[in-house]
Amino acid sequence: MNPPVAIRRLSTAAADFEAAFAELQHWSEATDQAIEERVATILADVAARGDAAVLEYTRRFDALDAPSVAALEIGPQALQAALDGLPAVQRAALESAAARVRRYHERQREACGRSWQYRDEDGTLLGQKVTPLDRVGIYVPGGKAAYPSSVLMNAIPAQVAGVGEIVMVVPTPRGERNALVLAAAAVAGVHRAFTIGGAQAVGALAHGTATVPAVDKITGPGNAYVASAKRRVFGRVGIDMIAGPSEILVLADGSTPADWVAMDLFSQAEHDELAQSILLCPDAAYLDAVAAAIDRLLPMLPRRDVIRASLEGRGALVHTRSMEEACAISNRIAPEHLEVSSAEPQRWEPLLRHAGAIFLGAYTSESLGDYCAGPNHVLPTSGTARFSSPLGVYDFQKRSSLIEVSAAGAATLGPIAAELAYGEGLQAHARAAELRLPAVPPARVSP
Ligand code: HSO
Ligand code: ZN
Repeated sequence: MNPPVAIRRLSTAAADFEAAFAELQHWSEATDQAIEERVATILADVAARGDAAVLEYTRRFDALDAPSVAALEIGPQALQAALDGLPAVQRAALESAAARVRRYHERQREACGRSWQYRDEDGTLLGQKVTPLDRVGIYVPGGKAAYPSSVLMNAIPAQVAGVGEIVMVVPTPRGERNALVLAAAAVAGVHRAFTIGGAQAVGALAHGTATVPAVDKITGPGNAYVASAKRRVFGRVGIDMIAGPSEILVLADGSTPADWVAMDLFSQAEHDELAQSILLCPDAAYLDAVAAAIDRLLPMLPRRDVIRASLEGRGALVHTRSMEEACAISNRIAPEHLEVSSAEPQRWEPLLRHAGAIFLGAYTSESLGDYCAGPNHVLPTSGTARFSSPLGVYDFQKRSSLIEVSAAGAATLGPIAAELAYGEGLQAHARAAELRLPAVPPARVSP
């Protein structure tokens, strides 16, 4: 009835390892031309016709008919009512998770959100001033990918950063609202929420309409239409990342119960058929034990079909020569989530450089990080952890340089600037510096 899961088995000692590894890392992110064209049309229409276009697309794509966009706004009382209506245990879990996520991000703000300045010996002041964004939009997907935890992970860092207004959009087909999403918005400090989605919501946030305010940055996951729309409005507004399917890589030394590791591999696989779960381990018998656990545990899970498709399509159990080699391979993959399921995680952690989040030790299941440990669960995917970071307070802040040159400083800097300006053929630049010197030299002839 339940055939064994045909998950790839690789060995770094095998002659064909590099080819098999390359295949494992390959996935096509082909952009669909038809989607691109439809999104371009929707964005142009929303930019031109505002609310009327948003209403029409919401009617057409979400079967949600409203007399005005204002009627699609969920007021603060309705958000609070959703929170008040939750079962007590669910509310308590949501609030504990939010408090932990908030505390973590407050630490982050302390560590990297501070303005700073210093003075040169001649009195010139130099510095960097950190300010929050005025207004941000948070896109929350509807349907099967509606994650209240993602509302917390997007809105709380924005709130902690001090963003003036947080506007949430959430597609709400047929007007069926997700109470937990609305409750999460209340807990996370969302100021305004609209039951609109898709490219039309992204367009409304980017351009502003009579009802939906224009924002400075849009964050949050979405389907192919939303991803395409975010790419297209980038430049007019900031965006976070364009996330690919979820990934987990487990480095195991064989000391964690095999069932725990199997379930951790499932926990990412259950997100999506295209999600990727990989186990690296130097102990072949342990890999067999995890494979057996996979076959035994999978039939009990409601999302077993998605998990099987993910494991068979993109998963792998990899036998390495050593933990050191496993760490090196992990760095090549730069996974979104990296579990170090080892009795000595602190020994391996220094060897690990590229990962969105690193979960240390047998007790640290990735799922705890998804909900409530504290760090953000919006993480770089598809190898982008080589150059990017988790969503954080810093994504909702920007920096301005500060310069206040003293009279003595102008005398020191003027000749340097003027020399370089004449070299660039920019005489006005040069004279602006020279006019501030105690003895103004004659203007040089520009080349
Ligand atoms: N693992 C997902 C986040 C998530 N998991 C939400 C459960 N709910 C991407 O990091
Ligand atoms: Zn998850």
